[in-house]
Amino acid sequence: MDVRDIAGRLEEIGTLLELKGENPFKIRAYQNGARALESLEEDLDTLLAEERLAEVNGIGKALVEKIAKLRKNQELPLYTDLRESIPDGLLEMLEIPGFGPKKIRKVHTELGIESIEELKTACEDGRVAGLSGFGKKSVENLLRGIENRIAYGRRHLWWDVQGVALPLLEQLQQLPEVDRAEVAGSFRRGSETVGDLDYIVGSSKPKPIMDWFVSRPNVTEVTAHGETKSSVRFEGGLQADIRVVPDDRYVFALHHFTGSKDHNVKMRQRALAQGLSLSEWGIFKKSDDPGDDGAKAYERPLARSDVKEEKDLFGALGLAFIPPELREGLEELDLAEMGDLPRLITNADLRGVFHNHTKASDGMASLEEMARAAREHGWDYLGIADHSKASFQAHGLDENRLREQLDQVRKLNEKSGDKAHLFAGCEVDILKDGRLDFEKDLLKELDYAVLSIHVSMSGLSADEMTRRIVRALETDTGCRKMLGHPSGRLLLRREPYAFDARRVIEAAAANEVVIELNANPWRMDLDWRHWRLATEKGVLCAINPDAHATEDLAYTLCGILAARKGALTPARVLNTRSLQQVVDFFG
Ligand code: DGT
Ligand code: CA
Ligand code: CA
Ligand code: ZN
Repeated sequence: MDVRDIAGRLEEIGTLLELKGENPFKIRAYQNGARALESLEEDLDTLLAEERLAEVNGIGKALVEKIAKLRKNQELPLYTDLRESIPDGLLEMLEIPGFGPKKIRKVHTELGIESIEELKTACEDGRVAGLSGFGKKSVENLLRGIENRIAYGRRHLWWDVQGVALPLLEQLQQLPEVDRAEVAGSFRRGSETVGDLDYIVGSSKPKPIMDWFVSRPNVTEVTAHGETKSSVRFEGGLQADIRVVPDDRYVFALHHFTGSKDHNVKMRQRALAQGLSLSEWGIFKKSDDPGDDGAKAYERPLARSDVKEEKDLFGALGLAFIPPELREGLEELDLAEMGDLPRLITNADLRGVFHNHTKASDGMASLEEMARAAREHGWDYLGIADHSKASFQAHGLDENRLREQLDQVRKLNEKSGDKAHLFAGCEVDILKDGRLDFEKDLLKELDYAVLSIHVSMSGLSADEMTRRIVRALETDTGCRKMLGHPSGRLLLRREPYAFDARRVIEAAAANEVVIELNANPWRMDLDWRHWRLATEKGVLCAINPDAHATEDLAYTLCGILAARKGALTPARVLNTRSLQQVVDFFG
């Protein structure tokens, strides 16, 4: 396990101990240990080897041995025992927004509740409201949280899904019986969350493929096992359908199961208007010439051999190839008919990214490590934007520490080596009233400021929240401004706060503020659905991984998908520009 995983495990142990109602000192020891690991200044392996880990503030002697074990990928008996002794239903309740271990323990010990379903019933029949510490209002909030949890539980983050979907696809493509294979559905369209996976395979020998698929080691349940169609559930709850079709029908099946439904409806309407019919089986032409095989022959397939790839299918209906990400039933057919589809941005267009964290706040890597990792991605520059002081939970920097970091960035940039050029930014908190956490005299020394909301996220009306953001965008900082993760949502965890996206976009345009497409898999924020408006208003986009560790830089992959869904072209995205152009832009 790396440092971050170990910190996560300690945190989890703390939570489990809390669920058990253990001694608060013990609980705090694990929580403090997790915090300490997250902000470790030195290399963990060095500290372990030199037996200096116990000297780190927040890490007691008792934890050192446990951390060493986890580092060697050994499991802690304490942890496995805790997991086993706590009912799964209680662990699931931890995923209800705003419902923590103390309250879970209370409903468990006082009402004997062990599952989310039971909890829901007890909220509805008034038993929960009767407990001390639970008012009518908090029960209402809890019920809303339960509804969200139930809805969220059926979907998965795109990033998490790709870790399962793509390795399996690669293996599938290598089976000797498989001619072609692809993952279709919302995954292929690059949706931010995915309900289930839809594998489409072209082959004339479906049986061995079916048998292979349902017997994958990570399959926990086989819900259907047919001759050409099967369905399974993987560890973690993700479900997948697989369909095998003869290779000459592959393109039609792939297109149909890629969807979306709205896109498919428009495609079928278009076919009908041309005297054709389109389905997952092929394109058919109404014919007056009945064949030998009866009534069905009135519908003759267009020669399937002419449709070898998806572009041929679109071509048969007089359309240019529509990239999967655009197939949402919006304006894509009209654009494809006129040959006006945008040249969508690709990952290869990125020359760098801007919003990233280091050890100085809540990141895991040093400036230099981040700069080298960015270079390994083939990038020319990397922007550092650590938290500002109002985000004290994330170890936000005060004025002095930010100035210190600025110096370090300048010095690093002068040193040669295989690393990206660093831009010095800061993720500056937008305070409750729309003022910024730092004054202009400091901000003007930065290359740019990412303006984000982390404090006072609830309790404001949509109008108040909108005015707060607009005020921040209008603030004279003396440096370039970017709006960070504008909606504050955490996918499948926390709804966006209420605000008027149109007014915010207009204010960004009026004040030449770049809007971020935060590519952290939990965020995907600003949502792709708003980027057409933003582009129309002339707003520039920055695709930012919001990396807290070197490996997080890869989040740009899913950010690119969202950008493509938002019809963004390289010209509209700041981080497609060269180092010199960005230097000029920052002025
Ligand atoms: P998901 O799984 O909820 O994230 O979303 P999708 O889009 O992957 O939906 P899914 O798995 O139910 O079906 C895959 C595609 O198959 C869908 O995008 C379009 C097509 N499809 C499925 N059912 C229907 C249907 O009833 N009508 C039409 N027109 N297309 C359908
Ligand atoms: Ca699906
Ligand atoms: Ca499906
Ligand atoms: Zn942030």
